[in-house]
Amino acid sequence: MLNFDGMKRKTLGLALGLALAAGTGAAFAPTAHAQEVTLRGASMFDENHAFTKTMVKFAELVDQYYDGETKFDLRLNGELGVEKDYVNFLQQGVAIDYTIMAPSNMAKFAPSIPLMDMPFLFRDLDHWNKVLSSDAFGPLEAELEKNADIMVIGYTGGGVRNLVSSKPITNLDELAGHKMRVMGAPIQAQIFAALTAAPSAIAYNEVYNAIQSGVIAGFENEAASIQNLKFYEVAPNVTLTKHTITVRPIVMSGKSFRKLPEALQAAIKKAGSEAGAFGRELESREDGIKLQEMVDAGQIKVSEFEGRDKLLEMVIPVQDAFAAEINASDLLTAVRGM
Ligand code: X1X
Repeated sequence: MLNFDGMKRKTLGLALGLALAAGTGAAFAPTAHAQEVTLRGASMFDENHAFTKTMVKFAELVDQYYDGETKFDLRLNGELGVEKDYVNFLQQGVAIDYTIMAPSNMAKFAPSIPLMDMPFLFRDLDHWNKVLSSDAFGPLEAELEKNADIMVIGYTGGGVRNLVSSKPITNLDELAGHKMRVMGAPIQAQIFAALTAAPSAIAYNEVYNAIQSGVIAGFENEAASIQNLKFYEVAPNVTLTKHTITVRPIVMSGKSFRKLPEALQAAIKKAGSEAGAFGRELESREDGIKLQEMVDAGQIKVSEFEGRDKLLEMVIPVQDAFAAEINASDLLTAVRGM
């Protein structure tokens, strides 16, 4: 957690995946001397994943914009758990200070936030870019901050989520009754149920085993993560439903943030926004490349989904009902109209 000790010279310390020093609650030890701040981050992936690279970039930018001392202790490979754990840590202000999260993994605190990564929300990358360059998601951020004390300091993402399964799923007949894992937000299950699949919410770190043991027949994910966590070993079929272009907020615990000097807070906000832009460019550019790498390596077989347009028709009423339930019908209309 936040940790302030004496520091003589300005260094950017970026520790990747070191052993966990027990940390519950901010250790705040101001002295009369210059202070070193340590911020702990978490990634479910190794150093090659776009999320990890984005958090490394964030650290570099904070160092560039802040004149004081900052250390970043970024724990990789799910050492500190998965996103559904991170959201609790951030809300309580323990164990980690910042990370990158799927909005659907924050639904328990902010019911409206999963609208950001609702399947079939974006038409294409241009639309996604337009929405993320606007302040359309401001009210959703505000609910997250109010309910969970979690701040959005930037947006990364840009991966395209597709069906990933042990057997090919290439049309509506094959999708009917397909047992698949979805993220925890109810809207995720509602969308795939409307497509006649049989979705269930399972923790991300249980997905590989659940597919391997036949509890489920697949899930949905983007290329960067399929490759990084080797999901192709148990689910080598990728169907191009292209149902989501990911929106991944870079988030920080408000409890951690408020303990920081003002100049560092300003540097974090600027760095968060710029690291987000870096991450969006990186992951959206690499998405197709990573898919092709897995094809070339014989790790996945890619199929089109016959009649993808029909899927869109089937989910519109579900999207509308969700937006109405969270009082965001106008917001959804505005996003669709961009
Ligand atoms: O499906 C998930 O839970 C995960 O999928 C990818 O790894 C990422 O998008 C991550 O944010 C998480 O949502």
